[in-house]
Amino acid sequence: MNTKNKLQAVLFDVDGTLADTEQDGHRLAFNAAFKQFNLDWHWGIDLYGELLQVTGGKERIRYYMEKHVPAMLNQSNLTEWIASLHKTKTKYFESLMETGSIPLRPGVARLIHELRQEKIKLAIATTTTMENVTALLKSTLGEESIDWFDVIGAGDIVPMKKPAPDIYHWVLNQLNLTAQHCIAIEDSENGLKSALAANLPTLITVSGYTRSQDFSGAIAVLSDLGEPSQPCTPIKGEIPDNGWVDYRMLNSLIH
Ligand code: XBP
Ligand code: MG
Repeated sequence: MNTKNKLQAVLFDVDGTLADTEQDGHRLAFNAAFKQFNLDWHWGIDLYGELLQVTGGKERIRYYMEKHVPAMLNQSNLTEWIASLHKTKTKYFESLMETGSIPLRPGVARLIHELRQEKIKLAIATTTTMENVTALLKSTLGEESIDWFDVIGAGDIVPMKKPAPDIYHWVLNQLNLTAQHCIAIEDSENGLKSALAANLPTLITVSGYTRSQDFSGAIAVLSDLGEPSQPCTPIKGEIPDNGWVDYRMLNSLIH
């Protein structure tokens, strides 16, 4: 078969794309960690939405401190202190995932299963930690699902987080594929910028915090990936003809 113009890999973002993890996942885990560290910080729903412009938990904590508690920046071991606060947050996030309270978004499991059947490579490109990716996959698709992904690029594996293209470059490099044979699925403007800067055709499924962001350059903007029983709502760009995103649609998008 001629594989030249064929889809070869799908690169998934995690937070907001595989599952709506921010408001009732990461945010709660940050707040629980603050409590454990005896900090009187509380990240409410709206404030967290503003803080999300900074990707990466450690970077987000530092940004919050600069804006709201600058005096605390003077401690000598600041980087280590932020890292240990973030480590505690990760533990809380992992235990939250174990409760199974955050499901995958519509169409995610269906599409992953279909792509596996079609022997399309699966990869992850995320700013969150490997621990969190593992915890989410385990609680939603089962322990063995981690091995379904040919490459998982997560967290501090690259120096610059999204919107920089580094994580997508790293994943493409590990896959040994060129961007035009792949598709990225993202939910945020920062994620889209990162994928586009790595030349990846990108499909957006908007999430709780990202609905009103600028998705210029995306090949399609959809409410979600859709299910046969629950078609998605197209917002901009290409429209899946049967109401849900499947292998056939993704393959046609890269031509
Ligand atoms: C989203 C992020 C992450 C999470 C928190 O990542 O920016 O920082 O909000 O996770 P993506 P950490 O959409 O790329 O998956 O605290 O582990 O960074
Ligand atoms: Mg995201």
